[in-house]
Amino acid sequence: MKKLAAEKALEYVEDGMILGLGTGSTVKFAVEKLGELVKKGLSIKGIPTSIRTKKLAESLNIPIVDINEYSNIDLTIDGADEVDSFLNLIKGGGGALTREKIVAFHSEKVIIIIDESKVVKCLGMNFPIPVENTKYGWQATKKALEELGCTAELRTIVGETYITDNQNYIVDCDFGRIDEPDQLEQDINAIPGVLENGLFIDLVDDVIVGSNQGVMSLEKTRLIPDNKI
Ligand code: A5P
Repeated sequence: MKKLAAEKALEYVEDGMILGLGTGSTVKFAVEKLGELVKKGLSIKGIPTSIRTKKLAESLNIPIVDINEYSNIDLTIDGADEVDSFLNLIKGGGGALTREKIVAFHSEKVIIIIDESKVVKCLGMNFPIPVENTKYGWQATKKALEELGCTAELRTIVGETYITDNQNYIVDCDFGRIDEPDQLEQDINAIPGVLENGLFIDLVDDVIVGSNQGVMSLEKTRLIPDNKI
């Protein structure tokens, strides 16, 4: 399902584009396909959202450029952990949320690729919000996050504290169902020590969903079959 969505998204790629390359297992399929297209002569420049994606793209000979030199990104293809009916997202399961949000913000068009398990009625129902914090004062920051009404947990990976590509910590914040994600995004980012959070509000143009029925485009509040996109 992830591969189906990834391949559909590649149909939007045109010669000469500056492409934002997201992070995660779904995007991996898209980057691999992009590598095949580059090998066949497609000329694009990629801006990766993580060290992981950068290494993958480089291994496939996809040209990589710096966002500081190319901040007019034509198209970004990225994954998500949850997508609601307004095409707002929770992202950051892979820890790359800050770079992902910077790249999405500077993109003309953002396409999200997911399998159908990621579609939710309301954000927060299945996935906590990842929040990237400075190491300095992280416990105080975590307390301030909890005061917003969540259960917060420092992210660890095989028993070690998880460190982001920006050398920070992640605290995963479970708010349960989120009724006002736009307000919550601002409230979280207003806490000193918070670098960024995984709520992506009004940043997305299209969501492509791989499902058992094939590829669907998630338009605000309804699914459209592939042959009608
Ligand atoms: C990476 O930080 C995330 O935002 C990913 O885009 C998200 O977790 C989706 O990952 P998968 O495609 O692996 O499900």
